[in-house]
Amino acid sequence: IIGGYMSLRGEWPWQASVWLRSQSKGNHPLCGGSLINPCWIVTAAHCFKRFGRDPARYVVRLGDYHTKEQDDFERIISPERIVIHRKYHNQGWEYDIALLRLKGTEGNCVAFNPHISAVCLPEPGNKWEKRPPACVITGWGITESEYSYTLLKAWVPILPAWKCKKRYGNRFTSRMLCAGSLSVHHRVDSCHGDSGGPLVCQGEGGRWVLTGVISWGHGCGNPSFPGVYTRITRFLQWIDKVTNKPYKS
Ligand code: 4AZ
Repeated sequence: IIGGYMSLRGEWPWQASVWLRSQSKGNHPLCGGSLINPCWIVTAAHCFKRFGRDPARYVVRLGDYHTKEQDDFERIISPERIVIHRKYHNQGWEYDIALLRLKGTEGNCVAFNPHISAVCLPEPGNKWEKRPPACVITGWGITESEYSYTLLKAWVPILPAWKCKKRYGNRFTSRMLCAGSLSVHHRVDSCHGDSGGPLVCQGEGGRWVLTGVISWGHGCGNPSFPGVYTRITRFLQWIDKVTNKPYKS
């Protein structure tokens, strides 16, 4: 996160991180994610580009704050299944969304606690773009200097689609949002290591709603190229279908 601030412990209780398992080098963090119910994490499809789709290669952390310290409410859980959107291609930017199913019996994968709970999904037909709210991105990714050990947050405005198109051309589609500051004096952005993590916006009654998945961009904190996010409202049916379908392994 560029231009961010330290979060408070438990401030973003849906924040997950996806780690690569490694016996020799120790596990290390790859991506963010968002808990949407006790068994499912939303993340980015491109997180599995490098090391593949075998769930046994990854672990998920929930309730984490400082990656080098053991936090009281932190849980480390193995994913049981990785579902990547079938229209996602390793060469592309589109459909950058994946679902991780956590191990556990139906509906009982992770117990919620003061630092672990699910984020709301938007109502179908919700159009933030009409009245773009200020939203928040969170993650342990690259900052102005290095990866962060503590969970960082930053406020980012969602930009109108025409501004994103103007910067990115046809690479920017209706299944994406772009967000960030276009000012050189106030650089805020997501960056490498944050991807898969949440862009949340405060809806009615102050509820935080998962609005985007941190996906891509041309560099980080460049005012000419705001960060690009997978637009959750376009994937509500897909999420519903995948998470409610009975599964046979
Ligand atoms: C990345 O490499 C990445 N500034 C994530 C977000 C952005 C750029 C790159 C947006 O995962």
